[in-house]
Amino acid sequence: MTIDPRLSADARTLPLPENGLFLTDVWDGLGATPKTLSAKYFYDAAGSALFEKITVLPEYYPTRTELRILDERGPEIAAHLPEGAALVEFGSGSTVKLRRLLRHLPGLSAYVPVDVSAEFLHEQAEVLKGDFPDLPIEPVAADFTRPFALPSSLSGRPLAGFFPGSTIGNFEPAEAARLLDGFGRILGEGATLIVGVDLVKDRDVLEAAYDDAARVTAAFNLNLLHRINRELAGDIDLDSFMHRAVFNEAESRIEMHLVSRVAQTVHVAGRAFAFTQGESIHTENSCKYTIASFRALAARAGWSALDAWTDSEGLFSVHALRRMG
Ligand code: AVJ
Repeated sequence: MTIDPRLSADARTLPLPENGLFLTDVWDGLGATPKTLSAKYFYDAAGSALFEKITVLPEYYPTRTELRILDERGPEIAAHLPEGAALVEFGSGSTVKLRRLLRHLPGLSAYVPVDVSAEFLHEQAEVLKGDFPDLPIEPVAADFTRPFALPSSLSGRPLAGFFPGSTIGNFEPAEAARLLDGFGRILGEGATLIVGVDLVKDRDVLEAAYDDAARVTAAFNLNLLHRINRELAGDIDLDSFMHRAVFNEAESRIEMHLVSRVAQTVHVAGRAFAFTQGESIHTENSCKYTIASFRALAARAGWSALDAWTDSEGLFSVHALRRMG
């Protein structure tokens, strides 16, 4: 595709395919009814820094709760991974959660972080090598939502997958099942999958976690508009949109929206998009499960339940699954 000449100089210095995709996704999303933007675009440098702040907010229970489960249940989780297994992490992010698990997995034969960002992958691998010098690390630069090949050096080894953080919640159930089935095709029959899944709970607790008093989540959501302005020559007035987080009980998901306070027309790379007052851009779904509803989803995707662990308040869950033949 060709890049619109009205893009900012900053935008045109970005790698063309990536930037071109962002532009077409934004044009498509703002042109749709209802308007949407993909949550995957939250994580530029500013968005990633804001997400790090979210993970330590008093209202945002998922990160600290999952870490506690991995700490306390590490030995039980480890018991489901065969000796000599290679551990494949889908979307490796920071290594904080992995480190908690690694302490309990002395018999691991390799760690295989998978991430779209090759640069980030290699940085993280270097840091990890310093702390776990005996663990072979075999990074794979790939988009985990698409099929990809594991390094041939792993052939014949038992495989396990790790997908923490309730990232699975960003996918609608049908997509989530496709993703889990894809992991199964990559890991193969008999593989173990350790996956972190946020649980359904009181609306007040859920909504506070996505609309915190310090307004960090609001800033995280609004940063998407800032990013559009900066990278795609947008003219969106950030003050004319407000952050909204609601629990959609029927769909069992937290939805994040950016709601236009006024009737207005905004422009992105020369294209105009009209908003009525109160019209929203749906920016994220964060699906919530019960232990049973997640097991049912996993079963549809070819995984049987081995075990599941929660914290004492039942806020978050970690599942161990086995790939069926
Ligand atoms: C990274 C997708 C797990 O859904 O809780 C946090 C993202 N959005 N606050 C989540 C997020 C707003 C987060 N995930």
